[in-house]
Amino acid sequence: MASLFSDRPYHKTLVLFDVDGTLTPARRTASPEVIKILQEVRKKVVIGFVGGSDLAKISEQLAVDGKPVTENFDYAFAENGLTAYKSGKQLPSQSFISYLGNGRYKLLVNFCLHYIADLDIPIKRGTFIEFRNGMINVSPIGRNATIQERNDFEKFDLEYGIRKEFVRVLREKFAHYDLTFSIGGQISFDVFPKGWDKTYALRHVQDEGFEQIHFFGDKTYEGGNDHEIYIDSRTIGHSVSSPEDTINILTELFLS
Ligand code: M1P
Repeated sequence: MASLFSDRPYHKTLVLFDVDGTLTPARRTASPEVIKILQEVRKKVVIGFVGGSDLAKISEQLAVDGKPVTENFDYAFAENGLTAYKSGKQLPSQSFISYLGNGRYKLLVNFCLHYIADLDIPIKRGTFIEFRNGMINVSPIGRNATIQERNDFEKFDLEYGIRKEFVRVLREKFAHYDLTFSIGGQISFDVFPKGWDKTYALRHVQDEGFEQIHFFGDKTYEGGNDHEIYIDSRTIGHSVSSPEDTINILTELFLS
């Protein structure tokens, strides 16, 4: 199947990227330098992204000249690969709600909303739970927070461990649901079935004949949302500190 990309010198090499902190600053758009290097690298290898966010948000961050993001990458994996595209065409996938069922889902959501209502934090905004195809995203401050409010919450959370404690309580209370609670960004955490972390995306490429799969991510430490795919034996992991770091490693590996 990799022959689809046989115009490229290393068509059996797939390079996957996390989005926030790896290709872009958190929740911001990619710089022209990052876009340019991706276009250069794509001439040599097959490229894809694996983001925790939903496709609409990743599109805002990575779209170029109004073209759909699913066309700028050979593989597009949003929500850890629960929304997946290859060469612009959507691939079949599963959903969080069909895994959990409405009854169990309602108990989880009700508990989270009560917990957030009782939280004494400096400010609250709107959209405390975002329902996505492959996961829910829970935010104590709310997803409508501005960039400044996000940054302030992140600092506050670092000091007071609001999300850590929330996740600890949920892990205990909903142990029988077999879910992963993953703190990947600044103001929220993702909730999805065990195994539906970023390694889920590898299911879509495992029979595609790739000889090497590189993965670039910034939250590669234990507990970070890039950890599982970074340490997976099927990938060659690269831990980066910023989009600039990603550019440097890509240049060294594929362009020099
Ligand atoms: O990609 C990392 C995370 O980005 C966002 O997190 P936050 O809004 O907390 O910064 C979310 O889209 C989250 O789902 C995602 O894992």
